[in-house]
Amino acid sequence: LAFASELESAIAHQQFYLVFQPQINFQSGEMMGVEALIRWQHPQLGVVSPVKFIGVAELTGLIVPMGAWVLRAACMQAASWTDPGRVNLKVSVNVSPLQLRSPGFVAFVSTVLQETGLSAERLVIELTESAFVHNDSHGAETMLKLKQMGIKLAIDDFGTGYSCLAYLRDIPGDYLKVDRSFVRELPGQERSEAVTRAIVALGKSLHYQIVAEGVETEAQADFLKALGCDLVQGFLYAKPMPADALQAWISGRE
Ligand code: G
Ligand code: G
Ligand code: MN
Ligand code: NA
Repeated sequence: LAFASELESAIAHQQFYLVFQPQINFQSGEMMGVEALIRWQHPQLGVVSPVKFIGVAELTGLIVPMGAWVLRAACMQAASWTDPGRVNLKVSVNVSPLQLRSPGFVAFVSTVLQETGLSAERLVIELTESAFVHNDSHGAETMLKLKQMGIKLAIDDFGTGYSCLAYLRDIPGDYLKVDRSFVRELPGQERSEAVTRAIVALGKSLHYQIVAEGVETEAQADFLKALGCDLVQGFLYAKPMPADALQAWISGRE
């Protein structure tokens, strides 16, 4: 309970910050964008992983103001990148199902884009499969409105939740992220190889750009590149890092 109330005051106490993980084009090696990920600098516990607090935030409803903070901070950061190395980078933001369904979400996103000056094409909203619930016309409508604004949508953690192939068919998504739990077992684990191959092939035939996540080894990268994945994200390339370290990392590649 103490944890929940500490979490509640974390925004006001400016204890949240963002880290950014590069997403790289497999073919060209160019950076397409970054995924923004939240971190909590707790006064006693140090840096707390979102694995430890996103669930609590969802249960308490705090995910809505927290998610709003993330979206605004990520867009503000990306809009501040005006140098040639970063001016075209997209920023991917994780949005929880509850946040997507919260009243006024589309208007909020629109306001953030206006206030920060970030063009809609540079914002990618990452949704997990649990955001795609059957007979949820509100959620579907929200996604469509975001699309109409020019925002890109990514399906995160694909294949780990209630994977329903109808979602892949019906959702106006742009990116499909192959979950780390498959990538971890590549290459060599025959069944994970088969599932990954099927996900990539299906995604590509539905015109999704395929993002391989959690890539840690050259062998994984080679396997996923050969399957035709478009983008890659993982510790092999870069860990999530604060904005200043990202700048240094980009400069180092140039
Ligand atoms: O960055 P890390 O691997 O620690 O993230 C762990 C989990 O927390 C991942 O599932 C990731 O999607 C989620 N996560 C990270 N940042 C955010 C955020 O800003 N909003 C939401 N809803 N989830 C996040
Ligand atoms: O669920 P989501 O895809 O949003 O989670 C992204 C999380 O995955 C980030 O928090 C990041 O810390 C983590 N991550 C990214 N690349 C790697 C990787 O190569 N290995 C591992 N173990 N985790 C990774
Ligand atoms: Mn994600
Ligand atoms: Na994911």
